[in-house]
Amino acid sequence: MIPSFAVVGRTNKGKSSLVATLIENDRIAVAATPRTTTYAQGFTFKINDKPLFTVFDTPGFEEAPAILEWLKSVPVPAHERRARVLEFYRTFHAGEVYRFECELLKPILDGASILYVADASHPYRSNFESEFEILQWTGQPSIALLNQIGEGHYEEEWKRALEQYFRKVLPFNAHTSWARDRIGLLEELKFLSDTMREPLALAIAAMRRQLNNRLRDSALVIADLVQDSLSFEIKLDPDSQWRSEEELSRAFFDGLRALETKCRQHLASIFGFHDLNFDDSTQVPADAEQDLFSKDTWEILGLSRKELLAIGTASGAIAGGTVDAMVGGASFMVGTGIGGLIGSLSSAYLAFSDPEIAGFKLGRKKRTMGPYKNPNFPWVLVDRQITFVNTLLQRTHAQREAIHVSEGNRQGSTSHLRAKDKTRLGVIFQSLRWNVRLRSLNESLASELTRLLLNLLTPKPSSSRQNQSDFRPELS
Ligand SMILES: Nc1nc2c(ncn2[C@@H]2O[C@H](COP(=O)(O)OP(=O)(O)O)[C@@H](O)[C@H]2O)c(=O)[nH]1
Ligand SMILES: [Mg+2]
Repeated sequence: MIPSFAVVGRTNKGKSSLVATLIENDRIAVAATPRTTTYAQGFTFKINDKPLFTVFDTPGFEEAPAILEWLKSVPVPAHERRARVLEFYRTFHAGEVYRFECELLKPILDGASILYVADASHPYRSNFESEFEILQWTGQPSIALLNQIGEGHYEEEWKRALEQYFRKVLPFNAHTSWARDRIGLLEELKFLSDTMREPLALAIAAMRRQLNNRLRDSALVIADLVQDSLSFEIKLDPDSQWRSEEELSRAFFDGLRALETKCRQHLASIFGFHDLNFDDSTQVPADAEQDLFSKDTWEILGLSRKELLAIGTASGAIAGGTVDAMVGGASFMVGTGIGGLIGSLSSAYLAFSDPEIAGFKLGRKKRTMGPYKNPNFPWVLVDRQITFVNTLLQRTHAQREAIHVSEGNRQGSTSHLRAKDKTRLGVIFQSLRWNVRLRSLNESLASELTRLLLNLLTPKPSSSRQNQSDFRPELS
């Protein structure tokens, strides 16, 4: 049998949020309206179809004092308390009175451990004690979690009170806890009972592997995006549907934006977000902060002019003979002299004019528009997807507001790479631009990106649970 947990507490304290976060399900009803959850519902957390543990979402306590009074209406020695709670359940479960409590006690009486959720942003009140006592009477292993919904801070008094009744009290914010914190919580739950230790250790190992695999899968998806974007063109037929050059240009850049949106949807699904609310990038005004071609984005992300020049020259110099060797020694010839072009000053300058016009010219006789030549483009593209993956990593399945990815004023990750790594990536980007269709090239790009993502985003063990929400990838 896999371990099971019943999440209990008053209504609107974040129970459903905790369930959604723990089992990574963004379809569980999390609502500002109290009493959205009216019966106990079990959700099983699986990885690769293997069930690892079950979490029950339950309705909140409503009538605890009356129930405790009923339980105590006859003398009950400690060893009979659990049986007395069972008797309560049998007496009332078919009727309407105490319906919510019967629902929430059901999984616990069936063997689930207790996860009690309290909101530490409100002061502690002794009127919570009847529900603590009822839970205590069930005799099940229990842990209390301090959620933080509002601004107030009453952790200390809550902790002192809860420690009287629960085996452990921990802070856990269902809206900010990411993979590392979930794994940390499971580590604590392991010690609640001997029977759970082994299966939870297996679950933890599976979650660690999954996190790793998700980053690897993300790297493949980003590699595809880079390739598709660097070769993206629009064919122009004589009776073209685009009349003006402006319209055509808009269509071209919207095409690139759409590739990125598709990639991001794919990335979201890798992290188990199925109902993620996206701002459709083709609807975002072109000057908005989150637009792929916004000038602000381009000032922060990608490489500096100096770096691009260095990469250009280095990758140009080695391109002539070394690309072959580097990407696996397959058969493509790079014409002599062409390497010199890559490092040309003008291309580096292109990167710093307006992104939507730089590197982009519609020849009079050209039948296609694109590909987009701005040298900074692949770097910006990779940086943006790394930020996006980081946002996904830190998002929980309890959050329902639209995902907002802001570059802030943080410098992109690629500019922090070692010179050697930058050069390698630069050569790959350049080869893709030459339209080199080589499997080993795709593989090289994917493995470079995998290394980058794993280095930046794999959680480091944390020394304190306090800083659980301010994880930032270490970028320097
Ligand atoms: N900011 C914040 N809001 C939360 C947190 N947990 C719950 N909420 C909000 O509180 C409300 C009730 O949450 P819900 O999980 O449905 O509580 P339940 O009634 O105990 O199941 C929802 O509007 C949630 O978005 C939290 O950790 N942080
Ligand atoms: Mg609920």
